Amino acid sequence: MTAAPPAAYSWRTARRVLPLARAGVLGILNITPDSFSDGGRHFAPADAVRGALAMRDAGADILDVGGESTRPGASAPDEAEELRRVLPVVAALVAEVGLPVSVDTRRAAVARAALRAGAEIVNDVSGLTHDPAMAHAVAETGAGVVIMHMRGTPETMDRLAVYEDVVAEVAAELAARRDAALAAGIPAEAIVLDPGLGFAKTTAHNLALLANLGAIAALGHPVLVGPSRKRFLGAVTGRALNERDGATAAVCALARVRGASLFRVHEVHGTREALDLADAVLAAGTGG
Ligand code: PMM
Repeated sequence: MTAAPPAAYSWRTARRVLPLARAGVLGILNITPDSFSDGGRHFAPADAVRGALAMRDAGADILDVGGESTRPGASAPDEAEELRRVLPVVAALVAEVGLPVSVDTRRAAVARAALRAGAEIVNDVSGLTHDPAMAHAVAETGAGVVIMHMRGTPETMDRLAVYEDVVAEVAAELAARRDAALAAGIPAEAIVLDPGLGFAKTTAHNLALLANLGAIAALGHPVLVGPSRKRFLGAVTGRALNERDGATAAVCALARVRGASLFRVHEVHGTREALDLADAVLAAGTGG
């Protein structure tokens, strides 16, 4: 079986170095009216803070705030609308929750504004390819960055889910995006890699990537996965969208023992529990 994640991993953000010896949980706050799975429940800053405090109590380590739905086929809001959604929430979370804040955006201007408002991580589902100014914005601000694998855009990705060897191709494409980030001046310690479950991937592709996460971890950066409530979990379990938190927690525990360090989820409590168990099993296996 693939080895456990190296305990030495940590993640440098714009404000601190986050230790990753224990599995890290990112709680999702989608500030969108049409979000794929939480349906815009977290829209007003006060609601977002309430949701975030509950996530913190349930064991979240980071809050991931997004103002753009990336569900398959979704079209993007304009930049002014994305800023209007994200900035007040980021500012309120930084002031009132006390957890590191990540901004889920493909736009450099949104990333810069969120970082000025106190966010410290940029989570870019386009892997720094959508906006040519994004890599420089991350380098200049010292932000931590999640470089996720996707092909095409949320509008076009479903028809680009064609691979001969999904694991090798996703690893090679992520390595190329990582190299471009390093060339733009982003330090290696700031980079986290994500195979992009559900983004230009079929159920079989997602399962193959989960089974072989070691190939992504071998690129030398902490690995983040975002399986939460996604379609492939429904395909395997037969569960509807609002019934997939158990499957999400189970898949996170499996991904942990396959080498992932960070887990982006809607429902924190069950995943935190599953990851604590996975970490206990991993620790028992190191001869303690
Ligand atoms: N998935 C979604 C949005 N952002 N970011 C990362 N890094 N990884 C993911 O897998 C990911 C993401 C789509 O899910 P949502 O609409 O439920 O947020």
